[in-house]
Amino acid sequence: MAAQFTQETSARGEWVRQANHFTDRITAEGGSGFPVEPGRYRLIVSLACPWAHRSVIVRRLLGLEDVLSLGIVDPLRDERGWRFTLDPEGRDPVTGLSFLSEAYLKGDPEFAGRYTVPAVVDLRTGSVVTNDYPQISLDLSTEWTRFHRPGAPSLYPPELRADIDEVNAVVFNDINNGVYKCGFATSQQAYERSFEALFARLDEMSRRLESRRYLVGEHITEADVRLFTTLARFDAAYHGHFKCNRYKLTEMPTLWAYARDLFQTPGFGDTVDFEHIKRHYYGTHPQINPNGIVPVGPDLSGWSTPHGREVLGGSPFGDGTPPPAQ
Ligand SMILES: N[C@@H](CCC(=O)N[C@@H](CS)C(=O)NCC(=O)O)C(=O)O
Repeated sequence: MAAQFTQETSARGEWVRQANHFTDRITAEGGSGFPVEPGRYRLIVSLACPWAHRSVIVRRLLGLEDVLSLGIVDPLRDERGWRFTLDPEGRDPVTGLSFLSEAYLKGDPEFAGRYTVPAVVDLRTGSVVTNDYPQISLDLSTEWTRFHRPGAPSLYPPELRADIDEVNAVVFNDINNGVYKCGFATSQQAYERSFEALFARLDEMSRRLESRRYLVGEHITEADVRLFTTLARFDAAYHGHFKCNRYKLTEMPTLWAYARDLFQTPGFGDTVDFEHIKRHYYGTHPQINPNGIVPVGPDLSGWSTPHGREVLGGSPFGDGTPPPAQ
């Protein structure tokens, strides 16, 4: 595993994320060869993974559970990658996979990168269609509309797309991926540069959220989903494991209230699994936590305390309704 990270580290000790390899899109029109079709695809995720978590939240907010099934891997990988050891006999009951790598190699026998989640598998062929996580969640919003539940929110409305894309770009670079750049840096300088950029951007988002309840517009959008998945992992993993420790989330009042507000919104907190998060991060990167000890803390009880952000106006679902309780 260490060798894989070396491949993704620049000469200056900066961590560089690999490109997504499977970029076919599942579309309403089906021109890609992969039409939206109920029951045809399976979304494979780790509940620990922030990139996969986006699609889990969006799937639930839009009510796509019955048309796009969900496979969950063990939070701990072995040398063969993600595995289905949480399922009976170690096999995903729908795809029959024991390892996610089987679906990657079926899609491309020459594939030599990391086998990552989220991945969408075509049940007709058993191959990965896409591991392109930014596109997966957007396509659930824009291509799967025929199957959205009544009252589903509009997470990527055309009139807000430019603003959402703009926020997403900086949040990705300095926050979503920024915590990884801190954690996987192999030089002091690279770590410090990423650390400064991360907290400068968190400060900027915090100022933006002082007077508005959501990042863009008056209700939840894809931009909130993407920031939330990193904030939900901040104190449980990134503060300690990735050395993102200028402040804890709980010490940044506006962001902490914003994160709690989302956490208490159906579709967000009910998709967070802190146990998977902690076990995955602390147990998976021997180059930064060689003994694999998983911390007992932090105390998570604060997540359900009042956030007071209703006074800012807005409403989470706009004209829509929350997804029913699970
Ligand atoms: N597909 C993207 C992002 C998804 C991603 O990094 N997922 C992580 C979990 S959070 C993963 O599956 N890692 C597997 C590995 O590194 O072997 C990438 O390759 O960078």
